[in-house]
Amino acid sequence: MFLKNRLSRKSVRKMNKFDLNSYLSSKRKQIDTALGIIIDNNSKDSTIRDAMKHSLMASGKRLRPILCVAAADAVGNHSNPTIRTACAIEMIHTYSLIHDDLPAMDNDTLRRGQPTCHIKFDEATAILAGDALLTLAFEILSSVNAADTDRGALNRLRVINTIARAAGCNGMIEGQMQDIAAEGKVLGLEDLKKMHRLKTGALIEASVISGTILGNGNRDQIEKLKNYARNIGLAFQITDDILNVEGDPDIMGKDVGTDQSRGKSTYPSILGMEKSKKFARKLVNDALKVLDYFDNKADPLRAIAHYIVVRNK
Ligand code: GRG
Repeated sequence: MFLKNRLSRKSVRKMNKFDLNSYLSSKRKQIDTALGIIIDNNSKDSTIRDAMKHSLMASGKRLRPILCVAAADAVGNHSNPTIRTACAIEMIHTYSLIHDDLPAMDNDTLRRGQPTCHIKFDEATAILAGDALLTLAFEILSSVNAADTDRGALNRLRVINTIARAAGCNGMIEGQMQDIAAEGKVLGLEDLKKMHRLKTGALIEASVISGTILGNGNRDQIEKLKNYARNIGLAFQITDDILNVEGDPDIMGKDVGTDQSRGKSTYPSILGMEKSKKFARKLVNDALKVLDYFDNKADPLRAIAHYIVVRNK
């Protein structure tokens, strides 16, 4: 798409041999398998389980869990707690999508290429499926592991705190409130950035930080990767706004043109399309610069930064 050949040459050279497509598809498979097992082992056969699985097991990109695993790999080696944490983050993300699609919020009928949860089931079931995914995520994150060392347990506590803060009233939920309040108003660029850092950026940042903690990253590595995540989080949202104008609904599995019809301020509506694309490229280049500090174990993070702005879904 619009960013090809326009990103930092140094970073492109550094990861020339990295095959992102195989990486993403193998990680998606691993995460999908783990998600299926987690749901089946932790809920009984019921309508609520069907509703949770309807939204969770649909074809999401699995960006946040993959970032969590890739961050752990960049600083050390990932392990079973990392996959379980990655799955918990995907459950929280899916809950936010189910609730965001409700008639009281965006009132969307299509998500991940299929009917939204409240259309397939009903509104009450969709609310409860979202609640159940959020709660199950924290059950998984906090479950005691017999193999836990003191350091492992402390790290997991830090991860739970990181994710709770990102998802809650000072993170994603506050971002969603600001988004709702801004409908029909024209926001300034700084307010738009602030809102998206909470609504979309906070969980992306928490995914990267959680992986870094679980990979036993040091303070310096956590700070650097937080900076990386902040840049790609905003680039992700700008691309989302661009795809809402230029994307193909069949590829994206959701409706496009919705931001304009809902009177939402977006990067294209404030900056114009070309400046928005340029801004996204700059953010990705800034993220890649941070990664110069890391060796080739960070290649997946480098490739994902590129992917975030060249994606078509
Ligand atoms: C309802 C608590 C609550 C929060 C909602 C995340 C969110 C806040 C709303 C989603 C609406 C939206 C379109 C946000 C823009 C960016 C975004 C999060 C897109 C969806 O994430 P993707 O593209 O989706 O990673 P998949 O389906 O691939 O996982």
